[in-house]
Amino acid sequence: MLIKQADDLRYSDITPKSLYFNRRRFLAGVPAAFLGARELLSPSARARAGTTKLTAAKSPLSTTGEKITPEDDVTHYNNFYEFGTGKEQPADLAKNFKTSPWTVSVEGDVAKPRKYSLEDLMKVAPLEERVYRHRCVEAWSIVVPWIGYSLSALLKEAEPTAKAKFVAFESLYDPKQMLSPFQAGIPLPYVEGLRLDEAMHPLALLTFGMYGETLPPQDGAPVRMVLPWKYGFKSVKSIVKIRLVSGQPPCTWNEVGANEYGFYSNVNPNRDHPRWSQRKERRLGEFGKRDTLMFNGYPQVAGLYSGMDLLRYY
Ligand SMILES: Nc1nc2c(c(=O)[nH]1)N[C@H]1C(S)=C(S)[C@@H](COP(=O)(O)O)O[C@H]1N2
Ligand SMILES: [Mo]
Repeated sequence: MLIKQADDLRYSDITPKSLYFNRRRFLAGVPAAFLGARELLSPSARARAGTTKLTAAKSPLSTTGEKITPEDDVTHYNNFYEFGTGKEQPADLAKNFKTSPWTVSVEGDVAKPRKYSLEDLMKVAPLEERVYRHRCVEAWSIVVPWIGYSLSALLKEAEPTAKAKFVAFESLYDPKQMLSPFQAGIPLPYVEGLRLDEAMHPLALLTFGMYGETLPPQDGAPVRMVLPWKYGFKSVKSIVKIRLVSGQPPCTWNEVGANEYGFYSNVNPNRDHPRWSQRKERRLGEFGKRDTLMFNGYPQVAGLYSGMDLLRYY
């Protein structure tokens, strides 16, 4: 993100995607005999390789009245720098990512620290399907049926002590399976953080699946956060550690460029990124732009920030 110029951003955001669409349109007119096996798979079969079925009751916290972004777009246009800095790289470079066995440690200022196997972690609360808008700081957005439960259920189980004021998240960093920090262009492991009250908000989703299946590697398998009112980079992928702490934890993009990526990073059309406007966004799979909404259209979080100058605490 940091390495890009504004023109570059527009170029990489729109051009590869339109080429990609053109390529699909082009392929539609090519006789099957000329295509490889990969092209013959339907888009969803391609996206679902390696995932398993995961069903959940629909949540009342879902965004309604919006078209769900095609799964093939969501799973082939990703930011996951451990698996490449290009948007179409993670789908390819993460495809053999080993996500089992997997352990998540909940620790720090809690009465009940615990190391969870993924299986146990998935049982902490009933899984729900939640349709959320999700907006990247780079001005593209998606609408996805995620599957998970409110992070608050896990935090309550851990019993934060009076000292706990923030939650620090850490992604897996396995140099054998992932790029080096030099190649990725950011320090690794990827780390993120929230204020405890933000983390406790019911919208903050600990996420295990999407589109009725477990998460594919490129979208943060086997467990990630989804924070629909914040820019996408806050939604940390492939989590191995959740630590309750007393001070504001370091966050990867904030460390890389504090004037560009704030600790809060709430979606805010009134606060431009230093190198581009945040007023509009492009929904993957659509042409043209739509207006970006304050808190990405989730006004129910506004109370978390009452009295704060959101241009200063961006
Ligand atoms: N570990 C890790 N988590 C990450 C990232 C990353 O590079 N590494 N990228 C972030 C960014 S910038 C975005 S926009 C979202 C993208 O999620 P998606 O690929 O599922 O759409 O993941 C976020 N979580
Ligand atoms: Mo992002």
